[in-house]
Amino acid sequence: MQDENEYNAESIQVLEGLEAVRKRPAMYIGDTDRKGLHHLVYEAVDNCIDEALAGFAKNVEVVLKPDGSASIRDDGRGIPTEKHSMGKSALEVVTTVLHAGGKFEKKAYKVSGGLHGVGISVVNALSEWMEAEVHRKGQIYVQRYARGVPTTGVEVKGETSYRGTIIRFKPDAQIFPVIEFDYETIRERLRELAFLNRGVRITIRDERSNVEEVFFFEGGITQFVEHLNKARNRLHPVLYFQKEVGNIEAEIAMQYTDSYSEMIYSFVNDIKTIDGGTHVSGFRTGLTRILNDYGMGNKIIKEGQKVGGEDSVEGLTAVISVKVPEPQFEGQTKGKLGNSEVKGYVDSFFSAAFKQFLEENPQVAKAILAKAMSAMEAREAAQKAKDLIRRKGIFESSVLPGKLADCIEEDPAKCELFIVEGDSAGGSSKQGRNRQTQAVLPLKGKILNVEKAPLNKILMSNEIRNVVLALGTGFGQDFDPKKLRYHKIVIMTDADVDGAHIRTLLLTLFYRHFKALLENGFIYAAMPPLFRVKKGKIERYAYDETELARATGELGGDVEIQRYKGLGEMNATQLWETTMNPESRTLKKITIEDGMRADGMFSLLMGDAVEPRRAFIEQYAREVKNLDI
Ligand code: 0RA
Repeated sequence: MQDENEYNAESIQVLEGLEAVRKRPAMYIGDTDRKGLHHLVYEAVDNCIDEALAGFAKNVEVVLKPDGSASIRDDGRGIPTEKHSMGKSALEVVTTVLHAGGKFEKKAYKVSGGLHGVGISVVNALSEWMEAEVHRKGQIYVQRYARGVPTTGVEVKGETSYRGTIIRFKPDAQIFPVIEFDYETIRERLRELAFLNRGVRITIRDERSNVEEVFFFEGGITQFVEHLNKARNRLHPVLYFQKEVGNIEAEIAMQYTDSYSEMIYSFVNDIKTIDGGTHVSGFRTGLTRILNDYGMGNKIIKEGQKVGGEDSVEGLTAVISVKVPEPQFEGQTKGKLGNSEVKGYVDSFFSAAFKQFLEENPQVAKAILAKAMSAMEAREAAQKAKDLIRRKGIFESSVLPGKLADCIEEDPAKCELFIVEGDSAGGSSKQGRNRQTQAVLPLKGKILNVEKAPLNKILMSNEIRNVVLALGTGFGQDFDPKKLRYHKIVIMTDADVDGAHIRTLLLTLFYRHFKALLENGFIYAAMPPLFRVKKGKIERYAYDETELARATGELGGDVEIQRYKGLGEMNATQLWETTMNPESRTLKKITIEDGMRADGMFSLLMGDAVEPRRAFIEQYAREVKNLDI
């Protein structure tokens, strides 16, 4: 009575388990598309491979049947059919209880996280029908199931001299939209498994088309690499390294070719790790270090040279296979090994073995080093060419120019940069500014000295370089307007010919190389007053002749008039009040048309045609305000 109750309770649990698998198959096999469908076969095959790795099976056979079913057979010990304490056979437990694997099958390696290892019960739950046939201790035992539920007990079907397990199943069309197996897909995976598990003979037979192939590789992953490289020019025979300590096992097969690409395939517990992980990074770290050590030690690599990580894998084909008891699979696709202990394990075992190999095989060492060195040299040459084109380093410095008096505020939207002509005006504006939001960069008048130089030379000028560094945007290909450090850039020059030159040069620079700043309205011209009108203690500023006349009138004549020839004539307070204070100043926003016009003027001023230049300067000197940008 007691027994019967327990049996019933367990039966309910089994049904609930199978129901969960059928309700959410993707949780167990990833998806119900082609991939998930083929996963059923792989799941059954994995069990056979485990039995082979345990040393009991030598052959695995997969047959694709005309009725749409698959049959997976091994010649191992056979799944135990003996009665379990609760009255059920071990076979029934393995085929119907979710994750019963651990109880009966002593798996050396778990494949949690990956989708393998979910157990034969999942295959059963997702099959229209399944049949398990066990040849064990001279008897043939058979049990059948429908959608995971046993339809027969474990029946003895006769005697046998054979030994092993056959699982036959037909995928359930209620679960899978497509239930037709693809021969190519399955044979690829079976061949891979045969490479990864040396000595296991895996046969695939497609009875729908009468095709049969046998995969058997005594050489394991060494033969895998030979296969991958068969159409390439190989620089040496395949190298093979292996180590097993405790419950971690790692093996690496590698061979350099004259190709420029790398091909590193990595596996954890026979599962492909598309995104690599700690096993691969341990290998790469060790490889690069040993190549450098050996190269330096043997004076192949010169002082100051270094083979980089990318250099050491150029032309390399490698297969890395590790067996780890508790693998952690990471990332979006779960295709990356996360176990940190594996990195050091692979690095240290491989480094030691590879180092010894190089020392004992100087010819191969020479060929490998030559390949890595040529990769390094090509990389350096490419980088130099890139640097030259992109002027890398010139504008990428994060160091701000020493002459810049920066503001405290860090939000570019609140920050202003005053580019000020001359050191004396620069000094006054540094004193007079609002330090919180206003930065000042003084420019030397010397900027004019490079006016006849081609633009690339102009860019090499310290003054222009300081402007670009202060802006923070980078230059040329690296220009990124989002990195702009100030949303108001105010050009503040004297109202004379020199000032106009500097402004024109800056606008041309902005127009040609920082157009986005003009388009976004970030560039301004300061409008310093031309006159100061004073009567007693009353002061007025006039920005043009009309204002001067009005101011003179308002003060009742008899006024003292000062004409500003340069910003340097104003003290810090005056400069603040008239030109910099956001409350009282006037700024002129520079438009793209202004930039275009400046560009035209630039050509006019810089060109070789003397006559138009003279005419321009004469006109400019007479009508300063009309040409004021
Ligand atoms: C548990 C114990 C034993 C064998 C197996 C599981 C086994 C499972 C599968 C699945 C497919 N092929 C298999 N082959 C074996 C060994 C029990 C014993 O005889 O000691």
